[in-house]
Amino acid sequence: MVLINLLGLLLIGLIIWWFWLYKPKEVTAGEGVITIKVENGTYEPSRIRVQAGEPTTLRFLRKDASPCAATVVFADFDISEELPLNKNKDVFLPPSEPGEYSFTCQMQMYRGALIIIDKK
Ligand SMILES: [Cu+2]
Repeated sequence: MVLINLLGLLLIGLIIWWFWLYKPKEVTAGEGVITIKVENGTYEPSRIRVQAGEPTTLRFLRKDASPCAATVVFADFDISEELPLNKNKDVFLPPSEPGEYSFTCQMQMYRGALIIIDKK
C-alpha cells in the first residue's frame, strides 16, 4: 500500500517535472529588440509575442555551428535569412495581422513562433 502511494507520488513528480521542462519560454516584445539564441536545437526564447500593426525586429544570435541552424525561415512572410555564426543578425518583419506565425530552420528542426496580438 505504502509502495503504491510512493510510486504514485513519484509519477506525479515526474509529470510536473516533465511539464516544467517542456514549457516553452514566451516573451513579449516591449521596448527594444529581442535577442533569440540559436543553440542545441532550440530557439531561446522560442515564443515571441508582439503587437499587431507594428514592424518587428528580431535579433538572432546563432551559436550552433551545424548547417542546420544556418537559415531562419518565416514562411508566412516569405522571409529567409542566413544567420552568421556568433554574430547578431537582425531580421525585419513587416506589420502584420494578429495570429501565430511559425519560424523554423530550413529542415524545420528548429522551431519557434511569433504571436501577434491585437492592440488594446
Ligand atoms: Cu535544421
